[in-house]
Amino acid sequence: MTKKWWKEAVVYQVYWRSFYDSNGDGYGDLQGVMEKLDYIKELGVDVIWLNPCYESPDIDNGYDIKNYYNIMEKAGDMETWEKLLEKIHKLDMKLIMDLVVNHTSDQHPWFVESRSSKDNPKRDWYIWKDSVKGGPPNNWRSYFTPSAWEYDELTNQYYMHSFAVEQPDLNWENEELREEVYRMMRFWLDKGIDGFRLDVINLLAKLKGFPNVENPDNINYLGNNEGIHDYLQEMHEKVFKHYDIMTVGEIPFVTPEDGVLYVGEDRKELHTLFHFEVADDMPTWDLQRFKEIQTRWYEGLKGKGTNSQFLNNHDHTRQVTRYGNDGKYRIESAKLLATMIHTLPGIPYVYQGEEIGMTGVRFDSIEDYNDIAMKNEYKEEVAKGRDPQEVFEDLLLLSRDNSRTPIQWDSSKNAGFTDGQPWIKVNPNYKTINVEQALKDPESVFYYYKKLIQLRKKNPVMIYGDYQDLSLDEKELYVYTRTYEGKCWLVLLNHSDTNNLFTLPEQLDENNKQLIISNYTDLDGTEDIHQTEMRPHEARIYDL
Ligand code: TEU
Repeated sequence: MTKKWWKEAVVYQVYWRSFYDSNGDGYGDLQGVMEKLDYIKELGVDVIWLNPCYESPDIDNGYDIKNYYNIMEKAGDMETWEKLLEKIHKLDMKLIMDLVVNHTSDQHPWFVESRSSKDNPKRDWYIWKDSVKGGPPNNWRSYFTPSAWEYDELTNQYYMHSFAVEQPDLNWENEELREEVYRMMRFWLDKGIDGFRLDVINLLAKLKGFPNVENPDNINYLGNNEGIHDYLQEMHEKVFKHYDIMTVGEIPFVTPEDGVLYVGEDRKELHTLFHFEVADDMPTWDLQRFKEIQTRWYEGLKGKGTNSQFLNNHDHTRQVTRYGNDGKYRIESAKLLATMIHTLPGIPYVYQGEEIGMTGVRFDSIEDYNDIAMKNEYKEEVAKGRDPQEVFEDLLLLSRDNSRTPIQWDSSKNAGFTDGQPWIKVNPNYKTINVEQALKDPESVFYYYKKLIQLRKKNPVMIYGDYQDLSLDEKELYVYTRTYEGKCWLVLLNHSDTNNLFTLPEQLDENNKQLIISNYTDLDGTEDIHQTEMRPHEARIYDL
């Protein structure tokens, strides 16, 4: 595989509205990010992924864009954004912007025009269809609502939305629209950004003919449709290839066979992708399944394209709560998950707060939540006659607000996030889990992340190494090697609240081993690993 800066990078995701509030309005903002950049730099990451901060009515936290050329008031203004970019570059980091081009806000002037009349020049920039038999054009559902169609009285037609009603889907078949999107992408790239995270980019092409589907609830028909690769190749040709950037596509419902079509280096589409076989399809920890997913993706992309590794983001419950143990073993478990993500093949992503082992939340009532996905689902289920409390309980584990609570900076009021009223409640555990505490403790999760990130800089084996799972028959141990240019690293992970006996496979020799990192502090590398008791959530890396 050719060497590239973005393959070697560690990405830190900044969900700015929950990062740091500089002006007391209760929302994190770009100025706040700027004030805390030294903290991000201290961690040692290379790239910052900034969630959408474009002008937006903000019904889906910025994923409903009203003006691609302007900054949302809550976030700041263009001048502040420009200063932020400059400061990020000065600190020798890069910035990728989160961009949403599958849909816009219903308040975007394009849509306002489009809906105004059937013969408006922008009518065809969105997807309008006649009613079928007095109902919507077909039986598709959207991510956030029972139907993917919204009736518009003015012109007596329906428009399509893959997400909320306020997020109409753009019609990528329209060439004029595509050119306008490419122009907008160049606008940002010409400002000097280092790439894009492309929101649900595989949804651009719609299922040909808009037929009814057999099982509308399994919404995978919304993505990976015929024509998608033409759009992405065109986007690459007209935009991406002219810049030294990183592009990461958010690609739900994708298998490795399809994945390689998006990120294969010969394909000239995207650099890397997020697949959702873990985050969307594995609600709680399932090690056997996880190993199978890792091996399949590794084999599928091997020598052809680059994967991404993440267990949480702003849409997915914090990893230590969902996949680890956020109680007794919070620290060990946060470090174990980090060890895994940073040593599996692919680019590692750190979602803000993960580096101090922040946990999910459990607020008292639906009123305390903000997530439109959760709130809509709550309404939909309650409308079916289900018990509201039971629905609420069912939605708690996966509510997107689990990961959206403010960063816990210190133990002062509102965790030091804001002087005002925070837009979403702070996790009550901020007095014990916070940045100030983490920076004081040399054994903190933070410094463990820092060490892992530094290791990546010095050890190409973590990036380009071959991967082999040695633990297929193990129920709670995950053991694998990465090998590269004569180096062999052994990763030992005990995903469990109890001890597990590890036996070194015969083909491996421990005689010259060196301990690279471990989340228990009593090891020095002289320990015998021929047979060794792995303690709860213990993680170790050896250089053999
Ligand atoms: O998410 C896409 C999306 O909805 C899923 O891939 C995700 O796994 C799901 O939300 C889990 O329930 C993107 C953004 O990340 C998300 O914040 C937006 O709401 C959405 O697109 C619409 O733009």
